[in-house]
Amino acid sequence: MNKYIVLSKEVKLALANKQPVVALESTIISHGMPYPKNVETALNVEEIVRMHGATPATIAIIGGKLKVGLTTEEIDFLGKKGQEVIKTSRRDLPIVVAKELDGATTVATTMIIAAMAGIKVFATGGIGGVHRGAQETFDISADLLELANTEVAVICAGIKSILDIGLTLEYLETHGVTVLGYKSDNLPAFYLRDSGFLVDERVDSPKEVANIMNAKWTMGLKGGLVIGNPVPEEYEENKEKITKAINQALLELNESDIKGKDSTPFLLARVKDLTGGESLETNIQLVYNNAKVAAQIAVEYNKRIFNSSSRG
Ligand code: PSU
Ligand code: MN
Repeated sequence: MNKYIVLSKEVKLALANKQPVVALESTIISHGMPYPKNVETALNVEEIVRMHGATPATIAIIGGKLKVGLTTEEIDFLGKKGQEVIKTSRRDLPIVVAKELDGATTVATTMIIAAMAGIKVFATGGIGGVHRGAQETFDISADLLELANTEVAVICAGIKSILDIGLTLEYLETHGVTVLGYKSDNLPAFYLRDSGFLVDERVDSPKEVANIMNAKWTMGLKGGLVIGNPVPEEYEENKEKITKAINQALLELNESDIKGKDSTPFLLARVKDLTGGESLETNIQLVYNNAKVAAQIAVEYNKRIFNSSSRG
């Protein structure tokens, strides 16, 4: 581990005792949800991970340190500061660290730091992808290249249709990223359980996922996996309503000067406002569901690596 990494006591102990750990990102806290729901959600997510036998490691950069496991105060700080905190992807990481700034980690950066700490399982809401119109803008999230290169399994609710889901899957295929559907034949579309796009393989248990992770990395294949976990039926959004909100948000984006790293936070916030906060509840519930499945996968994967049982 490098000198910038700081493990929380809880995470340090878990890793030392070869217990399962689940990484959690922080851009979802600062840029993905409004205060105070973001803080409440982040703390609940940690509790859900613990309830399912793993240790949570929320990752962020505080004063230039790569923090793996945050205190309640640090989570509250990120939640309150919101978009003032630097959304830190791979290219931003050296700057934020050298200047000792505060940064929220995207999926890409959370994967990087999790891998540095030796954590293989990561739960989030949705990943970045190929933006609509990327043929013109070249806007492809760094999350995808990270998935191509870094050995972490990402449990998410798929990809929001603010993105081009088909092109995102093509890109992942090109880069050899394994895409699984958790109890689903198709990739979920975040608010909706079904994007209409097939995954590479359906998996029906945490064991199956752990076996595939283990096979991939035992063979020395680089890169990560995407496990698409559909939002529970009772929290799924209405398709027409969400499609309308997304189209409206995309229209507003095209008419504005917003581009680059500000595009995704803008779209997330507009979709939330346009659906009158309903999408926020869906968002929260799908993250909870991902945290649970991620903890179960971490427990199973850990057995294959260390041949030991779960925490507690
Ligand atoms: N998609 C979501 N919610 C999020 C994000 C994406 O549904 O919070 C955040 C994640 O942190 C992700 C980042 O890694 O946005 C991707 O940003 P970009 O498209 O600029 O790479
Ligand atoms: Mn982008």
